[in-house]
Amino acid sequence: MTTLPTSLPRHEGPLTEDGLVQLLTPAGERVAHSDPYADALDASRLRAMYRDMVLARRFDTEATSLQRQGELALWAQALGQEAAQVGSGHAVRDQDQVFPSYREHGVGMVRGVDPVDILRLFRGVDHGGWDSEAVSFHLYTLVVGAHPLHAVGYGMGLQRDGLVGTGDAARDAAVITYFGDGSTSQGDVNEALVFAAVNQAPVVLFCQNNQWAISEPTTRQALVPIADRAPGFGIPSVRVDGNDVIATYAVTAAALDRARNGGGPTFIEAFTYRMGAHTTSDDPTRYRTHEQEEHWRRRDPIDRLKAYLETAGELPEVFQAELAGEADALGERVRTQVRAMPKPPADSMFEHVYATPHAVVDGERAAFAQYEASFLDTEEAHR
Ligand SMILES: Cc1ncc(C[n+]2csc(CCOP(=O)(O)OP(=O)(O)O)c2C)c(N)n1
Repeated sequence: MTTLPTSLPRHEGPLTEDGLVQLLTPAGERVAHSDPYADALDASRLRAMYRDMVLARRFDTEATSLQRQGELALWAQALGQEAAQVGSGHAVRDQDQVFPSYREHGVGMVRGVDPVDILRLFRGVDHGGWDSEAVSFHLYTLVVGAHPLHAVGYGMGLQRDGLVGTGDAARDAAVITYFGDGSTSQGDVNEALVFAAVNQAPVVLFCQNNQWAISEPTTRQALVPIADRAPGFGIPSVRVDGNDVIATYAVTAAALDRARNGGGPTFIEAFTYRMGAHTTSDDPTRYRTHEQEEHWRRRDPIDRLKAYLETAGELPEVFQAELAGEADALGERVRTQVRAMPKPPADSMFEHVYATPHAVVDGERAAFAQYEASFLDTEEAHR
């Protein structure tokens, strides 16, 4: 195993917050620091973020249970990453585009994706599950690191359509793409950084460093903090405390504004922790310690904002009671609607592969129909 040079900061727990932008401490105290984006967040907006984090977590918990009951084939939990997702998601405007990987449930919910639709993919009844154009939130990409290239290409399209740096805030658009620390080891992500830099694409490359690529810790993949790689490509970067929803919002809002205004790409490393398993097929007790999990449980992003709002007298009991009711209703709806999802016709997998007719897909569809028909014949022959 490679030994890290001692002069370089390690970025594996226990928590080292050196170099991380943090505006809300783990105890829920606001750091005395003026930031125009954070300062603009009033109590009602912070309550909205709190609500989104609570609902995202409830959805996640329900989905995990549904997988355990055999209703979903697989589930990728986002437990612990709610602040990184909801904070950055709140910085996205309607005209922006989001390219997620497969764990961005919180961002999707902020964008207006019905969480039930997210489960269509994980139940195996749909390749996607939602109308990505309607919510400007693309379908999940399970191929690690493939989609930052799509995001950069989309951003270059925005440039060519004259939708960047026009000075019209309602028109100027940007792209944000989400990927994990492990994904930065992929060639595709590095290619995306090259293209983003040389084209000054209006893209925010948002890395959720949850410290694990399945069982592989970040320290086995990078000898420097992940964010330090981006300047080598010519892209400015920032490390932010990913469990701090205020800081995550502030740095993302600034980076998206920069992109919309024609300032080019920014790389954000949101340093967080994957509190659950990689997916429901994974057993993290095989590769990490109970102490480390406890250490991070005490830095729960939802508890942190809750403490802050409560101390400020901005989390009335009636709000909390209504939110608890809303979370229960969401849970009930998710359970009922997932179980009721109809099985799609088998040949629907050939739909929406290409926007226009495609000879290869048409051939595959015909071959599949023939294959299916052969089973019918066999069954009839046995009657
Ligand atoms: C191209 C490719 N290689 C390998 C895999 C298998 N795989 C699925 S998730 C994963 C780890 C990803 O880690 P990271 O990028 O840190 O994201 P996280 O799951 O932690 O959010 C791997 C290797 C894959 N899906 N795609």
